[in-house]
Amino acid sequence: MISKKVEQALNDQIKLEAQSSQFYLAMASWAETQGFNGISTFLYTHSDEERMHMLKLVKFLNERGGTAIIPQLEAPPVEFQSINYVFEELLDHEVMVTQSINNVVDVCLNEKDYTTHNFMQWYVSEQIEEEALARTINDKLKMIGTDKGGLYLFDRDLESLAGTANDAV
Ligand code: OFO
Repeated sequence: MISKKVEQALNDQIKLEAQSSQFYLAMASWAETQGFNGISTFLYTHSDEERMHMLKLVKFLNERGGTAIIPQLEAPPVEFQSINYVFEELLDHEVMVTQSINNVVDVCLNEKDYTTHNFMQWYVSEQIEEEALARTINDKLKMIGTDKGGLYLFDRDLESLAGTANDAV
C-alpha cells in the first residue's frame, strides 16, 4: 500500500509529465507551421514520450493501491519566438522536471517506500539523457547562430535524432 504523501508526489509528477507532453506538442505543431519538418517530427516524438512517462506513473500508482488523478492542463502557448527559444524552453523545462523527480525520490526515502524509490530510478536515468540531449541541441543551435543554411541542415538532423530519442525510451 502506498502512503498519502507518496501518492500525492506521484500525482504531481503525473500532472507534470502530462503538461510536458502538451507543451512539446504545442512546440511541434508550431514548428510544423513554420516548415521545420525535422524539428516538428522530433518534438512530436518527444511529446509522445512524455505521455508514455505519464502513463507509466498512472499504471504504477493504480497497481500499488493508490488512485491516479488524470489532471486538467493549462493551455500551452500557440506561438514561439524562434527555434532557439523553443529549445531553450525545452531545456529549462527538463531541468525543472528533474528537480521534481528528485523531489519524488526524496518523499519516497522519507516515507521508507523503497518499492516506489526503485521504480523512480528509471525516471532519474531518463532525466540524465533528456537533459544531455537538450543541452547538445542548444549547443548546436548556438553554433549555427543566424546561418539559414545551418538551420536547414539542423532540421534534417533532428529528424534522425527523433528516432534515437525513441530508442532511449
Ligand atoms: Fe518526462 O522527461 Fe521530459 O519532461
